[in-house]
Amino acid sequence: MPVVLPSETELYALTDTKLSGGRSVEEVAEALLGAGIRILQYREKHMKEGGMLEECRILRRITAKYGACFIVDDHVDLALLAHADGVHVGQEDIPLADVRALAGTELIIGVSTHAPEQALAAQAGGADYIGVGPIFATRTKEDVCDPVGLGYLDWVAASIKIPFVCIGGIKAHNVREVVEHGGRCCALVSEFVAAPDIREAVARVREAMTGSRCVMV
Ligand code: TZP
Ligand code: MG
Repeated sequence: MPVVLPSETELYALTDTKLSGGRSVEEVAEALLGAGIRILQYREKHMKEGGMLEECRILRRITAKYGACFIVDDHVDLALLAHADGVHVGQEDIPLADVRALAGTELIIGVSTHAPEQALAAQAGGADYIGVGPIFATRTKEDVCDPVGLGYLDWVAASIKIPFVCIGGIKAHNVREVVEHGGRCCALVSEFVAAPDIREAVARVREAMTGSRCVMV
């Protein structure tokens, strides 16, 4: 499935079962996609690979049903086996060139970046998009670096030619600030998956992001 990250504003959601209040990853994915999320990343840090593969296959089926893009965090092998659309790697994961050697053109590859030199290297190395963050402080990610702030986003918006996804501490109350600094695609974890009503949370963030009410029915 060819995937193009948006020029209009777009929301990108990541799973995290530990924050999901006892709901299964499948239930959370259904709620996110039913609320109109078009890009879903499977990110479960505390599971064995066999269980992760089973869940990735389930999420592949659900995302395909909704026509949504499915990305797997860290694990290029799981992404290929589950026929995901893409894989997302961090600075300390398998390097971009090696992920590309395994995935060829079968997967889009996203790379997390926290500084200009990392963004330039990912762009030159053929990443399909970069992650930009953490924009704000977050407790969702273990071993997270200090927030890079909106200054790094300003630099990316002015300097980087490939799509980018803003992440880290983004909530309904600050998403507009991200958009005003050039962010078009925003990735959220806790604001969505920890919400008692995920549909309402997505609608609230979308409204704050775009300034217009749009509820999926
Ligand atoms: N990468 C940088 S920050 C982050 C990841 C995966 C976690 C963002 O979570 P939240 O709950 O939206 O702050
Ligand atoms: Mg990762």
